[in-house]
Amino acid sequence: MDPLIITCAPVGAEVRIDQTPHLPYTPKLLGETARAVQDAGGSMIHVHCRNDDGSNTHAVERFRAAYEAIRAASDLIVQFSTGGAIGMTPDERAGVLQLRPEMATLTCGSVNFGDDIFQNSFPIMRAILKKMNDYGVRPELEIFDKGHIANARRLARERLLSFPQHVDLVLGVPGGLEATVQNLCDLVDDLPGGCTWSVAGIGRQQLPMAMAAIAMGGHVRVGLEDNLYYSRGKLARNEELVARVARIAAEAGRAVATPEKARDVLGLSRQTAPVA
Ligand code: KMH
Ligand code: ZN
Repeated sequence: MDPLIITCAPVGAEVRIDQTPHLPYTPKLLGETARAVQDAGGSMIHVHCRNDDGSNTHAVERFRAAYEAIRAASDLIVQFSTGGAIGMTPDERAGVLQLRPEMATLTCGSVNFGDDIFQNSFPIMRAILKKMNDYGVRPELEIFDKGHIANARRLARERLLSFPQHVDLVLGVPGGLEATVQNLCDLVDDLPGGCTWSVAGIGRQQLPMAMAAIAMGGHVRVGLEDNLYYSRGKLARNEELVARVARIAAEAGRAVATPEKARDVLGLSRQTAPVA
């Protein structure tokens, strides 16, 4: 098995700053979190940004500040969200790609998202992918439901995408596929050959999904974007969630990837250039 890539999604767009004292919602806090996550065994960070009042933003300047803070503090693979928050326009979501992060997410279809709809029509996906291709940004395909894999195949037939890719299976969103080991296995079976994958289990499913991925040879995403708690009633710090996965992997005899090793596994060439 490849060494385990642990991605941390420390902020997200849904968690409110009054729900936890541990949300790194400023660039400075993101930098500090990046360092702590790397020290705990993480190799990638999935980035959303907030304004100082905790509200969501996809402003390029805020992402630039976050990117610089993360780069200054760590060697983590930096992956921007292009999903953003419900209600953001596709242009807003894709605008941050001009900063040329090493990776960015591409959600591969629309999905009910609580009482909302996370909209990712084919025109939206094509527009985001074209920008990724223009800026040389590697996608991570976000799969919330089984049909999203078929959608990714369609984008590949349109030559906007080539396989294999790195895929993140997001399981347990209310409205998406449930977080069960059976569903995880079904999705993994359906992936195009050669894809690497991670799983992001939502809420209390984060840990069991991580344990399944460690055993299956997949990779893991944890963090406050997807889960606020370390255990019942105990709020988590991002680095604690990463450290626990690293410890379990060690117990299972699975090596944990450094950022450099993770770049090897994903076929990323190190991006040393400063932020554009
Ligand atoms: N906040 C969700 C609506 C992504 O980052 O690409 C979308 C999301 C996915 O978090
Ligand atoms: Zn996200």
